[in-house]
Amino acid sequence: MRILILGGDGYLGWPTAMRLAARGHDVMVIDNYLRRTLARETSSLPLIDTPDLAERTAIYRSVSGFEIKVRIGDCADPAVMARVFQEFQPEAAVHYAEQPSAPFSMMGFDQAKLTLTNNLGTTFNLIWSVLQHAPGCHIVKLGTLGEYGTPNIDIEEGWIDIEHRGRSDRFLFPRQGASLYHTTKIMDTDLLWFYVRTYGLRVTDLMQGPVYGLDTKEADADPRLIPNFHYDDIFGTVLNRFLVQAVAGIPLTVYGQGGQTRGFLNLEDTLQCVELALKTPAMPGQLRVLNQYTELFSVNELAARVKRVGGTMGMNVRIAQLPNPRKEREEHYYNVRNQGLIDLGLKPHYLTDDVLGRLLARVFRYRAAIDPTRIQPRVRWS
Ligand code: USQ
Repeated sequence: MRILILGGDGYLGWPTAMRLAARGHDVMVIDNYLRRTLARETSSLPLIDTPDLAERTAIYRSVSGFEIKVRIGDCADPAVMARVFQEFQPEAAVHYAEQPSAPFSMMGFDQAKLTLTNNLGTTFNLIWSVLQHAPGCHIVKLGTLGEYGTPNIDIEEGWIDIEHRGRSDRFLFPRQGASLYHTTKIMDTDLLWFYVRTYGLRVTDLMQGPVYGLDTKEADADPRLIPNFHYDDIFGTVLNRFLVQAVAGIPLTVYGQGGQTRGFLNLEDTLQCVELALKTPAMPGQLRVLNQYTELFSVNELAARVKRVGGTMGMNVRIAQLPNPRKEREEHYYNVRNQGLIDLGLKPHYLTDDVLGRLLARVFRYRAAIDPTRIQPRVRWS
């Protein structure tokens, strides 16, 4: 399959590109290094400096023999996107090209505007490039479980049947993001749904929870192929941050009561899920929504596990309860259906003590690179 990956330099985009190339697909990545730029501007550099796409793909080719085509360009620019589509004629497009950080989107007007225009702009351009240059192309869009928020009812996979005054119909599940970033993902879904039902696009929207880990089969072949791994307060996700904090002897930064529960998954499972979605594409005129996580944990549960496993490895892990910089429920009901990807064949990699121990050991190798000034939260929601 010819597969275009938008945002192919990112934490998820780069390992996805390597995996799909290793499966024999014809893969092209496009990225404008926005996340690298924003990370520099906000003093949020990753744990390990990663080579740019030209270098990464050359290293990957030399160790594996697999080719990944690279285009450097801004997916929010319609001319750039149209050119890439005309040239490559993708049969599937995996869309990661968004500003991915909730805290960044809440920093102020400029960051909010960038998040809104970039995220909606890339999705809109993708839709039109498919309509005009590659009809039939399956869009696999990375959404987020955060689109649903934390309602006091079970969360379905995208759709809900509602009975009202004796009549019933099917609607997108109610959504209420807890940051502007999450809200842009909701708007993406609405935009896609409009074009699906009006023009018959085929779209899979993957509602993903926070991802952890830095190992994949392909990345492990050479240390320079590692995904970019953030542990700062803006681009780092909670478990990756806790791993680094444990290794650095910094008390784990639990925000508020710590009862916030999310659906987590290993980086390896993100790759599996995207591959499964590509293998069995959505039908024309179908917006298929799949909830993408393997295990539910509260922040407190994660912190306690990191403390316990770190302790068995000789680390003195402490837990701090910080005033919550975000506006979110800290104790809530959370039951999210995720049967769709299991039915497609997902074999989860669970967060066992052994897996957690290996993650801690892996981060420990890079302990000299940890900058303790990148840990405490700098962005308050209000
Ligand atoms: N949290 C802490 N301490 C920390 C960092 C986070 O207690 O040091 C808490 C947050 O308050 C939140 C939870 O952990 O309740 C998850 O935070 P996160 O930073 O790991 O995740 P989030 O900001 O929601 O965003 C991340 C990714 C985003 C993806 C989303 C999935 O950055 O791209 O869409 O996870 S989800 O959380 O399900 O919406």
